[in-house]
Amino acid sequence: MQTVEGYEPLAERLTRQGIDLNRVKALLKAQQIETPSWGYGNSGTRFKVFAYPGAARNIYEKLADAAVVHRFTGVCPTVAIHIPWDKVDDWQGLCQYAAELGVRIGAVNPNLFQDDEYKLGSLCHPDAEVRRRAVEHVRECIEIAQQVNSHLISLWLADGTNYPGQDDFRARKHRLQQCLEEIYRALPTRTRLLIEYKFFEPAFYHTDLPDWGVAYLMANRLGERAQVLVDTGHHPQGANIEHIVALLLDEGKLGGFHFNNRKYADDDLIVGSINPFEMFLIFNELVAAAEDPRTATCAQNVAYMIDQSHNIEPKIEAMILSVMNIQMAYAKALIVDRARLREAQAAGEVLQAHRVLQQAYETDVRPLLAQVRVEMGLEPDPLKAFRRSGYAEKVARERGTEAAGSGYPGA
Ligand code: PSV
Ligand code: MN
Repeated sequence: MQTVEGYEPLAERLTRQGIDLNRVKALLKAQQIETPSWGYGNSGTRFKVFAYPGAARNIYEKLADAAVVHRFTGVCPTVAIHIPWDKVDDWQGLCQYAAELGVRIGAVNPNLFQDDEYKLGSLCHPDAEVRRRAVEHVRECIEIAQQVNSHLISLWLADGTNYPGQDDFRARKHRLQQCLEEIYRALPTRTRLLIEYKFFEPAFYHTDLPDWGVAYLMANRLGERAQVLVDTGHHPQGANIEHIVALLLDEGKLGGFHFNNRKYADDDLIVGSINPFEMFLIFNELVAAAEDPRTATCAQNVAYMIDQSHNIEPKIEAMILSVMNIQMAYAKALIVDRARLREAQAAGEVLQAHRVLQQAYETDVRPLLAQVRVEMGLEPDPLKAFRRSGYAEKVARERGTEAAGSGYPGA
């Protein structure tokens, strides 16, 4: 087979380093990244939502756009949905439509933050009746997941308080535990509950699931099929996310990711656009855990999902670029010389160990990824291929520019 430009010298160099390139390529081909339905619609900040020409207006158009991302990247066969934003009457029909496009429905995300009654919380709300309805909504999502043949529920709560004294921390914790137990009992046997944490926003004094520790505590109490979801934008500045990832993997509790990048808060920028080194270090932990028999099962079941909103950029291109950045981080992590790393670590060679990581990170893996794509029957550069396809212009003509009103796609 003909190879892409730059691949041969890179392959030679990596092979000389003892890297099994066939294995690396097989892993890159097998990686799957889920894209979110809400990343294809208009979105914005509380200041303004800028309408994008051709942005998807409903779940059918979102699936069509996601299918295009899959067509050009080859690694995005599933699409996360958010309920009620993506709710339809005919789930079978939606599944069939998705299948015709070559994609499937992935994680089902309940929405426990947009009803008026959630002002004081959902699963932690002081009023038992509001909590009951919140649990009911998650049960509805579990049923939807069954209908669309999905085995993942991603649960994020906006619950928290804005002022000291507003509510009782421990009482809220107990309410949360009770509701989560009810939800867990309603899960079908193959379905996992991924608990997502976030340290602030929309609550500004405390959130009830602020960090991985509390999410882990809840997941641990529930049982094996409850795990933690790490959204990369949900930590205080300076948090060592790769360390969190390693700890959760070691405890068998890392369930999935919401990838995005940020400079300041939960900015939902394109993953890898601000801090690609951090992404590489996260993948370094995932690859190391996948190669360790003790943690391999957990690592292999991690759900890679993107959670971004694209405010001013073209949405499909943003998604393709995000996928390419994730692949880049993964490829670099796969070529880390692990034997040499372990040696240096054992010998206390601080900078040698660091250099091993740096060497992988500084390697230009673009020819390797291009080669992988060509071997998968794809164009070597998905972004260029997408631009050439004329799809963006076609949907802009057909769908027009919708008047965009509020910050969230389903609002
Ligand atoms: C909250 O900020 C969050 O990360 C959750 O995953 C939500 O479901 C999603 O964003 C909504 O955009
Ligand atoms: Mn998220």
